[in-house]
Amino acid sequence: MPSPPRKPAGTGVRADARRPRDAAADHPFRRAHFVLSAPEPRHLPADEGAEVAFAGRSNAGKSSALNVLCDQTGLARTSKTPGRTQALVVFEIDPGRRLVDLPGYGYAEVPEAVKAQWGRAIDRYLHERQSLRGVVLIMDSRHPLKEFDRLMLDYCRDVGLRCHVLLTKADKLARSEAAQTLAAVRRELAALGGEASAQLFSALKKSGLDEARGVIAGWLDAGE
Ligand SMILES: Nc1nc2c(ncn2[C@@H]2O[C@H](COP(=O)(O)OP(=O)(O)OP(=O)(O)O)[C@@H](O)[C@H]2O)c(=O)[nH]1
Ligand SMILES: [Mg+2]
Repeated sequence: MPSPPRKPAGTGVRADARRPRDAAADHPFRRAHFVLSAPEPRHLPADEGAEVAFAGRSNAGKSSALNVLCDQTGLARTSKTPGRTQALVVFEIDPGRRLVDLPGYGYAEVPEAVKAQWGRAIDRYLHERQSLRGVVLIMDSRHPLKEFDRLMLDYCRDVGLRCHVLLTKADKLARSEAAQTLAAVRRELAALGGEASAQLFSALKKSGLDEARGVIAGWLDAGE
């Protein structure tokens, strides 16, 4: 009977223990991969498990945020030109845990008919998606709380959907300005009466990642 393969003579140090431990390297978002791009919610994967959507005005930095959170440069397509993301783009972390990049809202150059179609798609998605656990609302920290953002916050408050605001492009503000913006946005969120939270973020500087990942992972792992 063949004997079981012998373990190579060890050094006494486990192979993986020799690699420097990088806590961030272990986060589950690194496993995210593209699943499909859905022009309409009916093209989405089965409405099971848990999903978190990235919403925000066009060019706010949704796709860039998604990429740095997942530690992958080319996962979601980004662009200097607003209107890059034109469908509901689905990424899967594990079976039953997904992130969804929504089309940007408010891009003036998009024809009215297309805008209306995106608006309807986002609306239907938010209203009907049972697996949606929360919305990450991305705002350019230099121009927070525009009309679309307020509509989204009101909507989340009214239907009891979790919402976390990423004030992104914080690298474009001086530290004190960024702190003031965050405080002002938090005051406004409190005044709106919902339970939305907010933080500073920069895809460029990769700042705010742990906080954002913590919130999103908490939602994906929570019950309904
Ligand atoms: N300085 C800086 N630029 C950023 C940051 N995040 C995004 N950008 C830039 O902002 C532009 C828009 O970024 P995207 O991530 O494509 O924005 P989006 O919200 O997905 O845009 P749409 O899909 O068109 O709605 C790009 O030129 C990015 O490089 C950031 O944190 N700092
Ligand atoms: Mg995008």
